[in-house]
Amino acid sequence: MSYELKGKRVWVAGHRGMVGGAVVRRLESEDCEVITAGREVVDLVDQKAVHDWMAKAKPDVVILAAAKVGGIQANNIYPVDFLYDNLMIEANIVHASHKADVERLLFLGSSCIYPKHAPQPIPEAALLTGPLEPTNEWYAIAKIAGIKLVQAYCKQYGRDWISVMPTNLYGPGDNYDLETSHVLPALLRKFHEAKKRGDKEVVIWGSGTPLREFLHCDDLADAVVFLLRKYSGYEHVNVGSGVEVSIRELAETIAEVVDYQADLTFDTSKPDGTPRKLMDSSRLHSMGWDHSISLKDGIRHAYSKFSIKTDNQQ
Ligand code: GFB
Repeated sequence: MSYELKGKRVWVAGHRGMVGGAVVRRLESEDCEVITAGREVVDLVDQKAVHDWMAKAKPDVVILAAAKVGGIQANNIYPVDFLYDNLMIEANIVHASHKADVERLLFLGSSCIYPKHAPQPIPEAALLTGPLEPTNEWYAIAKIAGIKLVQAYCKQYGRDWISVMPTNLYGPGDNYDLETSHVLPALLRKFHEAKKRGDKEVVIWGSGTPLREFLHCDDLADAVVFLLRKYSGYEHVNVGSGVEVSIRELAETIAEVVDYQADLTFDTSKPDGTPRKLMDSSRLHSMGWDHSISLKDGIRHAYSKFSIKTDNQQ
């Protein structure tokens, strides 16, 4: 199967986010027309607004990178935002894409869709085989619903749409708010600010023992274009680096990149979340794709682009 992007109108929903921005950058080297629409143009939670906008824009391809995202604490504190907003965004865009007869749609989820104690590395078949991690079950259920929604349109209407499940992502344009961000950007900022202030310690949430797999957003964007072109299948596809580190090791690596040594203080009043979520990406590798940015090089690149976007810059 090979779908050509040449001459196509490609809507990157969520273009201002880290993932959407990486996909827009990656599409610059493709001979296609990239369409974007900020929330001031169309509110993706509003069904009528999305249908009206889509009827006019009529893209050939939709990359669904728009979502309410956040780290472990944000997921734990704002379950409505993570469940309701993400359900509305995906339902509105997927149904409007059907009405606009969109040829290819790629839905982006997350590795948190898998059971808390799934076998490691986690194969795609592990989906719905056990209880979820409580801190992010809201986001996970929304993303599982998105996978099922895409499958429903493939089954009932013969759509050739796909779902992609990336591991924990990082990179330029990430959210660096210390309360709502993911661990990698949070620790980059914490070490950066500790260095500026000369702090003797950096506080790490949890025990430092959980393991996490990380992938640079530019690698994900390349996998998105690869799969848009090559993959036509009912089941979702894992996109990981296959490399996992403990939170403590991550902090030590970030200290090296920022070039600042501080004492690590572990705040065990904060949740560890799921102990591991290393994905099995062998299905993607068997199609001929693998990541190219190592974790240390990726952290160096992210730090070189480090800037703290305030909410109104989103
Ligand atoms: O990246 P993170 O917030 O989310 O946390 P998850 C990963 C691990 O890093 C947890 C620890 O064990 C945190 O306790 N950690 C240590 C920190 N220091 C910090 C810190 O300063 N900030 C943060 N945020 N964590 C998310 C899901 O789970 O994974 C999302 O909640 C999404 O929905 C995302 O699926 C990919 O990796 O635990």
